[in-house]
Amino acid sequence: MNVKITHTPEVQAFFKEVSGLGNDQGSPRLKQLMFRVVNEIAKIVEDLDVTDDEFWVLIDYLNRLGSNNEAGLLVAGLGIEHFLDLLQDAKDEQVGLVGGTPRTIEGPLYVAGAPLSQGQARMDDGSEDGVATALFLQGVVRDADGNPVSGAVVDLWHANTQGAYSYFDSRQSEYNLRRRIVTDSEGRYRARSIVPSGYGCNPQGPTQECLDQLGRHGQRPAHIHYFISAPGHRHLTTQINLSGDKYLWDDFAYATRDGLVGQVNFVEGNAQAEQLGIVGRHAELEFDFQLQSAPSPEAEQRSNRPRALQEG
Ligand code: MBD
Ligand code: FE
Repeated sequence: MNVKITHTPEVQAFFKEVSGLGNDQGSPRLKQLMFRVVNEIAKIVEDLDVTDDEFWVLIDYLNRLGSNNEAGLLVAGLGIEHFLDLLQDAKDEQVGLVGGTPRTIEGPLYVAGAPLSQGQARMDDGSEDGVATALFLQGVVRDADGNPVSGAVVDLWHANTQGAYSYFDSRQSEYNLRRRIVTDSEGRYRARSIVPSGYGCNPQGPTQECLDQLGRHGQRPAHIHYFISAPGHRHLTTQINLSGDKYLWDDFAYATRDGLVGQVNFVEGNAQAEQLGIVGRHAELEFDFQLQSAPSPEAEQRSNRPRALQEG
């Protein structure tokens, strides 16, 4: 028996009361959002006949999700973070704000305050020497007209050969595989790093628990995240997803997009060079970015999403 009461005046008045719409304190915006949230939950419960057991299992799940710091991970895995990109793309298109390198999701693993250097940086701490393949990464940041942008800040981060990110993985050194590089007079950034592996959700965590019930995996292809910013240009949040990865177009977070696939070229070393301590077999990746002009000063900045900020 499917009984519906959400729409009744009594229940609507009750939801207005719980959302604070009957008082003049607090935040009008949060009241507006909460009234809608409470209504949508009520509608889902009555429309889909959600049982008591289903409801309280969900509440317990949310507690576990939060206590494991996986809310941002689940949002990525459910494609909601990608949806936000699609929505912003559609808004941009409506006002003719198009062109340049596509945006894609930030994900939950950025840490602010990485070491800043001019033109180039070594990103890895050497702890995977002999295990990892050295990666020589470079590219040019261009403006909307295709001219190089010098002085742009390229803030990039990626996983190690285990698919793990420093800060979140306590075994790694501070800011390992995280750097901010200011582009040189030719608009170029250069990094020496290591070829990352793809990320996989913790198989014991609440996000994977949900994905299991959806019949889905929790894997991402190997990728490198970028924030790029420069005065007068629109902030860009994007990623390079690496060609050849099994999960390139089967990403649990749906971040791979046309125009964001990076071609990694493996270069065989020669023994003579290796003997001289020069890097042997290594990889090269060249990837240029094009920024849009900033439609407003605020557009030069990244969002105010709460992020980890390591002291030091
Ligand atoms: C990642 O490395 C990532 O980029 C995203 C979007 C989600 C989980 C891990
Ligand atoms: Fe990532």
